[in-house]
Amino acid sequence: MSRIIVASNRVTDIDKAVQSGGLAVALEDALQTGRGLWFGWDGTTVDDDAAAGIRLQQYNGIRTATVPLSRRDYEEYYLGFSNRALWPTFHYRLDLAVYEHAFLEGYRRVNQRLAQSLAALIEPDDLVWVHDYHLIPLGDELRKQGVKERMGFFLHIPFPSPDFFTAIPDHAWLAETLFSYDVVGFQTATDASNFVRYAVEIAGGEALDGDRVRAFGKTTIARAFPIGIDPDSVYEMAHTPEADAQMARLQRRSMANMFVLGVDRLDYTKGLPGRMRAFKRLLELHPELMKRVTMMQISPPTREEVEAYTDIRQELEGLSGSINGEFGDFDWTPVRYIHRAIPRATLTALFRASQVGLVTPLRDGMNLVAKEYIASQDPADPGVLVLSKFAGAAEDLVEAITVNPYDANEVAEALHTALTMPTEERRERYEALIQRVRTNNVTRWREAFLEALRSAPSGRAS
Ligand code: ADQ
Repeated sequence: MSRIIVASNRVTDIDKAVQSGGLAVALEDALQTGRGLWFGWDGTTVDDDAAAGIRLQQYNGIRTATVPLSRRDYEEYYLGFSNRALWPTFHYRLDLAVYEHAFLEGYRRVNQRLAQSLAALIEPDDLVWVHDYHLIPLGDELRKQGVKERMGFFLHIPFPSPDFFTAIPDHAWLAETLFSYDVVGFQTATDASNFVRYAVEIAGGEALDGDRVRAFGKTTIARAFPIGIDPDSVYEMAHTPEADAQMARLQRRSMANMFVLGVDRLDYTKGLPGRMRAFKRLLELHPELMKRVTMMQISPPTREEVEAYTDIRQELEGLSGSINGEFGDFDWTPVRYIHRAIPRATLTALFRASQVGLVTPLRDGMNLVAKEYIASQDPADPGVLVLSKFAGAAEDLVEAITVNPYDANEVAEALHTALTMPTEERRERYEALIQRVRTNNVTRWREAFLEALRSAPSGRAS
């Protein structure tokens, strides 16, 4: 059986990473059973490039190979091109995108250097699986290093329509590098078709059968592989005696008996100010809900060195303060805003305790919180998912209440519908949704991608 080599921007401490979810959980089995290797940045920065050696370690049967970044690489490749240029552009926020020549150069340089380190670790017949927007050109750089093995790429965030993608300076170079992979995976059919549209309309290529697309003289497979979760482990975590105790504590300490819950990294793509405005609108339109419902928003900080992230933090603190000032009372706080990460077990207990899961990103590759919310519910008395139509998850989770996150009135009315929905309808929607979350689970995602890669026509995209 081939070894699997995973490359992602960040390789986290496996023990912690498995506890906190994310890619580590998704890939753990494949890396263990396939005698794999996980390669990437170790999360540290060093002053001197020359000191940046590769470090091999092993945890729980998973081998990792990590490198630090120099401070300059961190600023240009990570904070710069990845998070100030690609992240906003791919999420349709050209107003926040910063395209500096030095960022692009840093991005190329780091991908080239990572490829040099990784190439030496690749053995014949390995399958190489590269993840996310930080590493788009890694495969092309590996090909330049002579790697002929099968290589696949999965994009965790949206792939924008050509109008947006072409705003990136040197977009043709970036797009062409994707054709060095044998398989390019996207979260949704819309993302895959945006990529094909770019190839056909902008690069003058053609769409072929079997999801193949040809451009720049090369052919690759472009297909949607919607990412999922492990619903059984989420359900178990939400139904432990500790989770029961946490739910009881929440209900005892709060005057409100209904909760609307939002859980997202503090990111401008997640639609958090709009979500708070919609909750305010709910209280204006339906004053009978005062003192009966509380909105909890749990948002750990991320990327605090990027300005747009400090702005959103201030905006949210202002909004929650003003809603609480205007509507709150000595015995009721309408909005509880928590600005830190909390343990996964507590999160799942809160998902289960909340009548509504409010997931309203302005754009999101998939959104795993939507799936975790469904998986945590009590089947006899499930809560309702209110989901933005701009989350990748909306392509599949069609029994959620789907909303336009830009329309505060629509979201407020959806909240009202959710909070007053009869048990029978809640159960019907839940049954359909949990079936989808179970079917499109993380194992299926991983196996479908790896199967497509194993059966791709050739090791080297041609
Ligand atoms: P993210 O943008 O990080 O991921 P998401 O898919 O929702 O978004 O995953 C976030 C994860 O972090 C969830 O597992 C959630 O439970 C956890 N989390 C969030 N807030 C937390 C808190 N306060 N404390 C602890 N844990 C918290 C990117 C893309 C998504 C895509 C995923 C996976 O942006 O669109 O779904 O990758 O491909």
